[in-house]
Amino acid sequence: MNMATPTYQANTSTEQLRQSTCPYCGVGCGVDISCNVNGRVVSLDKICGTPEHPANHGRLCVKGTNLLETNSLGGRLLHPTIAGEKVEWDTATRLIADKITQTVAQYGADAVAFYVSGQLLTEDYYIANKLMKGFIGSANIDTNSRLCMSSAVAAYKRAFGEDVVPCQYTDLESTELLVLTGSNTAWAHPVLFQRIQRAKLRNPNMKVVVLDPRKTETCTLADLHLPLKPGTDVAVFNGLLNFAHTNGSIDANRVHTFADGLDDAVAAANDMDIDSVSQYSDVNANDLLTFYRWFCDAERVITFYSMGINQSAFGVDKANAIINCHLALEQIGREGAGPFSITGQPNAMGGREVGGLANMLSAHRDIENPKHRDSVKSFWNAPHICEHQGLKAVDLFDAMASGKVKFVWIMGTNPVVSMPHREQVENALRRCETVVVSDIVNKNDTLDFAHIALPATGWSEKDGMVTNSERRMSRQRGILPPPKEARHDWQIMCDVAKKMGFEDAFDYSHPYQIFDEFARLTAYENDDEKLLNLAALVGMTQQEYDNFSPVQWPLERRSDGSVQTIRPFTSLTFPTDNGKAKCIAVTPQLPQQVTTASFPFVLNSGRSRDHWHTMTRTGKAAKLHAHMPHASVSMHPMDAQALQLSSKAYVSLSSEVSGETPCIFPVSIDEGIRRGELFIPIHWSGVWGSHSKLAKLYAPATDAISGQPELKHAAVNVVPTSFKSFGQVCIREQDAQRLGDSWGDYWAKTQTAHGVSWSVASHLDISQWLSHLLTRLPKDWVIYQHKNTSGVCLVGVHNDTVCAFVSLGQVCPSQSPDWLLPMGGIDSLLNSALTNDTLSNLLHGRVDDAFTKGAQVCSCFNVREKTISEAIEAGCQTVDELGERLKCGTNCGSCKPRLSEMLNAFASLEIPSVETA
Ligand SMILES: Nc1nc2c(c(=O)[nH]1)N[C@H]1C(S)=C(S)[C@@H](COP(=O)(O)OP(=O)(O)OC[C@H]3O[C@@H](n4cnc5c(=O)[nH]c(N)nc54)[C@H](O)[C@@H]3O)O[C@H]1N2
Ligand SMILES: Nc1nc2c(c(=O)[nH]1)N[C@H]1C(S)=C(S)[C@@H](COP(=O)(O)OP(=O)(O)OC[C@H]3O[C@@H](n4cnc5c(=O)[nH]c(N)nc54)[C@H](O)[C@@H]3O)O[C@H]1N2
Ligand code: SF4
Ligand SMILES: [Mo]
Repeated sequence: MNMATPTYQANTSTEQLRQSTCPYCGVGCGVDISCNVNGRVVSLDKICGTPEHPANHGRLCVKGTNLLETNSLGGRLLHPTIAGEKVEWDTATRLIADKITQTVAQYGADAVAFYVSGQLLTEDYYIANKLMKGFIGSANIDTNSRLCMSSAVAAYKRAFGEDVVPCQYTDLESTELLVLTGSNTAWAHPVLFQRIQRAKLRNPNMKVVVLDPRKTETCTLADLHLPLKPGTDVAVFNGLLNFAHTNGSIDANRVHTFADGLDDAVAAANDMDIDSVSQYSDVNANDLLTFYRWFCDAERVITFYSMGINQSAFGVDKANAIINCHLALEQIGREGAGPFSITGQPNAMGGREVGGLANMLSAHRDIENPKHRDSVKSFWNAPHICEHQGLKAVDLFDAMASGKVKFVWIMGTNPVVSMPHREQVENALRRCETVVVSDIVNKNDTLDFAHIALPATGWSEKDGMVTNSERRMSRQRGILPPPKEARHDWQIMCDVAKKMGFEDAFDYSHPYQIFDEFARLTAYENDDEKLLNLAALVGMTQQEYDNFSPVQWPLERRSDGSVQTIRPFTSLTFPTDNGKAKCIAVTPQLPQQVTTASFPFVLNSGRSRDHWHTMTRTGKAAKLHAHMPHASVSMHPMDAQALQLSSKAYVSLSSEVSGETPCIFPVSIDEGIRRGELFIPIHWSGVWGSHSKLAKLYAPATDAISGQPELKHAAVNVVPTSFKSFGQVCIREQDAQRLGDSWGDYWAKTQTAHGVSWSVASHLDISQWLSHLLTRLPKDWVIYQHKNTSGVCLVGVHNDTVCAFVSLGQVCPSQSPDWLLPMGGIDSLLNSALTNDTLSNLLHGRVDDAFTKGAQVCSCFNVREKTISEAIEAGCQTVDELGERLKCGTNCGSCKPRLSEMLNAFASLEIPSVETA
């Protein structure tokens, strides 16, 4: 070849479509990803909803829409480490295998524990359970689903004999009455919310009732909102049962043919007349009556419930109180009717199938049942099988703290942030001899305690099955190769198992083999006992598995060979000993974390619209921070007034278990909160704020049956917190990490596109604080300062480029970087070339909310409150008109409930006419 001749390579890049599933919520939306494929290099280009996926029919919410923004390698864990030092995989897995073997030999199998996640794929989850329950020989494997679904599971098992969700998404579209209880669907399951919205437009007779102590955005769709006192759902549903009984709406003879226990359940509810319920639950009696009449008169009713029901010290009773009403009024086993528990995590349901919880075996088999134990043991050809239930999450961490559990492997969950009683969880991990953490990020609050950290593959790299809220199995597909040393969770566990001597039982080369084994187990000695029977899926080749189209179980293979999904319970026979469902007699109980004179407020907690859990993924997308830049504590205006708090004032929260350091949040005044109650979003962890460790406030109170913690009801005290000075620190991305977070006694961090912004406060006065801050900025930066009447502004410059901006003042300023918007926004200022104008603007700009266009409403097109208000005042009357004018709501639609809320507020404002003389 003539070396002088340049070689030209044709552009071989082609566009390809790959299909996968969104890794966030239990709706389980299909995603279409356009990829650029250039030889062996694949890059993800665009994402949209899969038009033909039955879960979403092409729709995605704001989190799904921004998935690709969260997929960069920044912040990823890319190498195994032991005590913080990089090691080879072989060293790490050898050490883990040895530790498990030694621990079992010295202390017994129950000294070993796994704590896993509803975000693992079915194959990962199956392997974790097989290894633990059949080969290590203990059931000490629990999962974050304990904090999420375990009460719903226990209630279904009590009522139906098996954990079978009796409904599907199309039911939401064909029901007449939809009761949403303990669910903020608009934010937590937005694509389902949009389906409900459409259904209501198509059928104006459809009614929606929301039961939630808070007035959430879900209420924008409600014909009736019952702002019940927290924890009183059993009383409300017992009241319904009693009403139905006394009004002759129950045909007891018919119910007796398919359900036991009706009379006892009715008797247990007989003291709950409307007035008693009204008094107990603090809901207006007429509204209760309307709700009860609608329920009894409707042809088809769905009750849709999630964490406001499950996360309670009597969550199982709450769910059974709901199921009782559906059984008594025969609202089950047909289209548009049933008690529909919605799963939170993408594969919470898959975890339930493979027996992810400490009190169950794989494939819906029971640990207590010797026949089931033998059957699973023989199928696995396992040396052991767990003989008794394992420890549930809260007890598991207690056992670590007391030294009984010596080894824990945490996988795909961040328990230091998500479990109640953070002090105890931290103690437990400090005390535990070996803590292994498999994660995709290199920093979170749990990894701080890891002796061994293992890099797992993430969403775009993983291959496997997930099951959504309506029992639909879909494929998540690995599109990108594992980065650096990252490995699939199932592979890591199989490596360890092999090193423990279980080569044959853990010898897989592809997840399709694991799925096949699981499908065979569901069919093995099933004898039509369990509805979870995947016999029809046994024997898929790798190619069939790779091309798998979403399928819902229960499945039936027809005589012509085709596979058909059947609706559960249409014949009103149930997988119990006598084929009948069970009504359960339940009575209302008080929450375990009761308020006292010292801790007078009820603390509720839950989701915000644009973030996912502990933000290890959504935290990377600047766009997802704009809707809510920091956590705050929502409080009723009269409570705020009584404490002399204005919006944005800081408060300290403490509880009986919170330890010495308080939680500190700014106040957000909210008329939709009941008096005496507070709400804090769950997402902001120790990584995101100095005092935002919400889990410290929750006591480890749990449901006696399910072990699910009472995460919606802490008893706390609130006191105003005074700081001497306040401020904002904004630093460009490349410097932010190395300069650390501790810019003040209090800090809360937000990610922007090109930098990081901290809302800060200090007990020092401004000049002391400033001299301290100056010592922390790099010596080679040129610092410009300007003093104004309220404080000081400072600009850090390097090579004529703006690197940092600091503003300190005596009064509490804006807590978000939004105030920089009129100057172009933080991202156009950081990293920009320094001009006289920029410098002067920054130095003279004041931190003042009046500059901003208000809170961001539409994340897709960055449309803010004031712009929307102006458009409404200028004549826009519908969400569609706002969309036409401003584009807001026209992409993912997650902000549509907020838009209609704003339109409704404006429309309902009646201005009295002024009499003129
Ligand atoms: N944006 C977003 N979406 C998510 C997630 C996320 O992190 N972010 N996480 C996913 C997961 S894992 C889950 S589990 C789901 C959770 O989905 P949801 O359960 O809908 O969400 P939460 O906000 O936790 O709680 C729902 C509501 O319960 C109310 N509530 C509190 N106490 C009571 C009570 O005693 N009775 C009644 N009736 N209501 C009460 C709260 O005020 C709250 O509005 O969301 C999933 N979707
Ligand atoms: N106060 C209060 N507490 C709550 C709740 C509440 O409403 N109020 N809700 C509870 C509920 S319902 C839930 S579901 C939990 C959720 O709480 P967690 O499960 O603790 O939260 P996540 O942030 O989802 O943690 C998942 C972790 O797994 C990592 N990860 C992501 N993908 C993978 C992977 O493929 N493999 C591995 N090995 N790791 C991966 C992520 O980086 C992250 O660190 O929080 C619970 N805690
Ligand atoms: S509703 Fe949103 S978060 Fe949930 S699966 Fe669909 S796109 Fe993902
Ligand atoms: Mo959850």
